[in-house]
Amino acid sequence: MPDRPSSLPDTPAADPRHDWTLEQTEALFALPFPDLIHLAQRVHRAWHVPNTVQLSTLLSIKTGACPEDCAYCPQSVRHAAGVEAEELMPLPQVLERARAARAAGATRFCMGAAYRSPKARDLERISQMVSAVHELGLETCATLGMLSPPQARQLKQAGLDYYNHNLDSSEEFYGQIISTRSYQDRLDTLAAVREAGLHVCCGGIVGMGETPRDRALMLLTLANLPQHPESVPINQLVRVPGTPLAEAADVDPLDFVRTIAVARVMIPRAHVRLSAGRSSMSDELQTLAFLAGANSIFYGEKLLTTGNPDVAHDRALLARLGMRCEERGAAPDDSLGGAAAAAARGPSQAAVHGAT
Ligand code: SAM
Ligand code: DTB
Ligand code: SF4
Repeated sequence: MPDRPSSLPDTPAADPRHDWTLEQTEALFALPFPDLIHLAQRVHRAWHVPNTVQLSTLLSIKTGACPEDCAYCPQSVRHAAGVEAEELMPLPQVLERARAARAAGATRFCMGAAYRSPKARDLERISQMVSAVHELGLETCATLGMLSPPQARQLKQAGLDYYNHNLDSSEEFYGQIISTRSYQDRLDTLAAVREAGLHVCCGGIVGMGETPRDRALMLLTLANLPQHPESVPINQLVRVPGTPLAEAADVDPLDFVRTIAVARVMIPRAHVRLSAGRSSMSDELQTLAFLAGANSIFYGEKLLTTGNPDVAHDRALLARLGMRCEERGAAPDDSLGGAAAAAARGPSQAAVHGAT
């Protein structure tokens, strides 16, 4: 057996750490695959109810014509990806889609807008959407680009539960992907979101030509934030013709799974979302991602502008795996965590946690 790097955790940590080093992060990535999955499973079962998956449905409420230059994104006005621009969607239409998502079994409704940052008039209308979706009994999430602290507070007041704003990659690689806003801008928005008392949804994309070190650095930045994100979406790049990354190289599927597993280990309380890219993944690869600790998916035939597996297929996959959909409200602060989770699940789980 190869020597185990001494810096690695033997067992799940008792409390989430915020002092990871790059060496430790890279050592996790370098573990033999079965060891990494085993560790991720142990962490997962110490902090989460196993065999459950949280379902979030996305809706693009304002599509295309975005002034930003994100190289991966079909909605940038600078790329000829053939996305038809659409104005901010009227409230009744948003509500119709939210009701349909709820009827299909989603517990969270995420509204995405192709903005650099929302204008006051738009934010007012979006706040009304958030309140109305909240009234339906769904968890609410929005992703609207950069937010100032007062904008984040306005959304919180309207009933927003989560704000999605991704780091996308490492700070070093970021400059090769986006030039119209900085990594620091992203961190500032995340701080404003946190300060407003919103749950943070923050992750990134695998498959843009980044190195394994970039993936490690991105997870390191997330894991060393003063407070961990409650939700960590790991997207596989959707290569959209017309975008600069249309011809990006394939990602080794096992490296994608490794990224999920390392996120699970380093950010143990978070829901790790197996996000964009599932349409091109086999059921078996998605199963590996669940084994690696993914416990959330985007659910519904469309992401923002690109496809996603259909609902019937996802339900059949979960049924084949004997997995259940998570109830609404099993959010990080309400869910079982650490020792409590271990105790609630009986002696064998308690033993795993107790060994920490
Ligand atoms: N405009 C807002 C922003 O950029 O924050 C919100 C919408 S934007 C589409 C949300 C996230 O979707 C991006 O940060 C990126 O991580 C992800 N995304 C966009 N295009 C993608 C693609 N082609 N493949 C995978 N993920 C993608
Ligand atoms: C996230 O991390 N992934 C979602 C969501 N946050 C907003 C978006 C994926 C978009 C994929 C490309 C598209 O459909 O336009
Ligand atoms: Fe605009 Fe967001 Fe797409 Fe970047 S990722 S081009 S900010 S919609």
